[in-house]
Amino acid sequence: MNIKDVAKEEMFKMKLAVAGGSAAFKKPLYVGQPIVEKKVRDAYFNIMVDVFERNYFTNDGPMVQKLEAEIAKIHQVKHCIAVCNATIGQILVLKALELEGEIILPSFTFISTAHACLWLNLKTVFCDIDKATLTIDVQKAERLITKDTSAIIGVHLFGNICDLKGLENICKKHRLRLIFDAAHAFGCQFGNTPIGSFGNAEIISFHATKFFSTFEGGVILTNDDELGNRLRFLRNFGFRGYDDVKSLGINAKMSESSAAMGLASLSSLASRSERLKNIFSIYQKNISTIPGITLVPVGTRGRSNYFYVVVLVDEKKFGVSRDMLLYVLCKENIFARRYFYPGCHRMEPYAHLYPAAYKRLTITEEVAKKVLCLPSNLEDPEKDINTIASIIKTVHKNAGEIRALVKF
Ligand code: T4K
Repeated sequence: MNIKDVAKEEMFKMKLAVAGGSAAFKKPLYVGQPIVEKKVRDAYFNIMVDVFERNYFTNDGPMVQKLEAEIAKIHQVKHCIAVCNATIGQILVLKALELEGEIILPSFTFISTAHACLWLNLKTVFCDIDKATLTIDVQKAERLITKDTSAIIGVHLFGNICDLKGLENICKKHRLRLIFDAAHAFGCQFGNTPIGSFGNAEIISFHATKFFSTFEGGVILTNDDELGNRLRFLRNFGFRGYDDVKSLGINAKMSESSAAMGLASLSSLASRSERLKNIFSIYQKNISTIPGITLVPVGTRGRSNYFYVVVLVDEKKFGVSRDMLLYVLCKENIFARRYFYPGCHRMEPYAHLYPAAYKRLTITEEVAKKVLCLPSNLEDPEKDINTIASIIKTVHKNAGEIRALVKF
């Protein structure tokens, strides 16, 4: 019997799918999978009956206006502009602020944060993150400011709020615009203040995989009257009224069907928050004792929505690499994700522009190699997390055998 056979035998004892056992979950678990309760579905269908009766499906319809008012109230902000997705929302903000030159943003974010800049031919200057919150490092951001910098984009990643005060200070000092990609931060707070009113504007995503979903969609939040007005024109081809276009615009409108979904979901916000907070604490209880697995804390600067459960895998202490753990989990039908590996600076069309950026993005590089998002929106949290945790523990305890068996 050679070493590989020994390993295989051990693995069968472990009953891991990677060793030929059956997957722990019949139905796949996904990061960001939506759970739509029956009461929300019923409410959605009810609202849609009215939408069909009205025969008014888009173009700033009554459902969109109602949703905007509700979201503005929740985030205590003057203007809420609903859009068809957050990426377009960010493009509109950059356009409305007439930005030029260079934009400083973290590399450790979803690619859309960078794409929105490049779409407008703005130069993306990637900044490192701070290790505790995985949000933009303010000191490092200040060192990247040049005479061509026009704005900084902070990303409230995984619902962790940026160092808002630090960013506000440097933006004031250097006369820069400040924008927040708040795609993950619906309902989050900085201290006791809801996000939405910081910087020039904040953009939340309502994508299907988000805390609050309208299938596709998003909102731009701002307290700036002029900016709010401009954004509304930009969203609708530049129209000021019938047959009256005074500026460039695009189609970034949210449909009535999306708004209906948002309105239907409002009634379950409180219970969803509670459920996700509970899920986070069950994970905390079950996985924080596993050597080499660190749960990224959330809510350090205020309230989180607990939508993302993010861990860092330290290969030396855990015994196998993050990618090997991911492989084992996927075989169990647990589709964890490496958000946001490898960092924007390592993906095109940016990588060839900044081939040496990795040298200064040291924390980004380290975190990108270790990060793993676990499914959080679970139907049977106690049971599911127990199973996930015991698989991760089994991997740790049998690291040697797994390394011998799993080859990429
Ligand atoms: N800024 C940040 C920091 C963001 O994370 C995002 C979006 C944005 C800006 C831009 O917001 P939007 O323009 O999208 O409004 C997904 C989402 O498409 C994207 O919205 C999200 N971030 C990103 C983190 O995740 P992918 O390419 O990873 O999606 P995909 O198809 O692999 O699905 C993700 C997981 O969700 C899978 O495990 C499957 C599951 N899933 C997906 C869908 C669509 C479901 O269970 N049900 C579904 O309906 O980007």
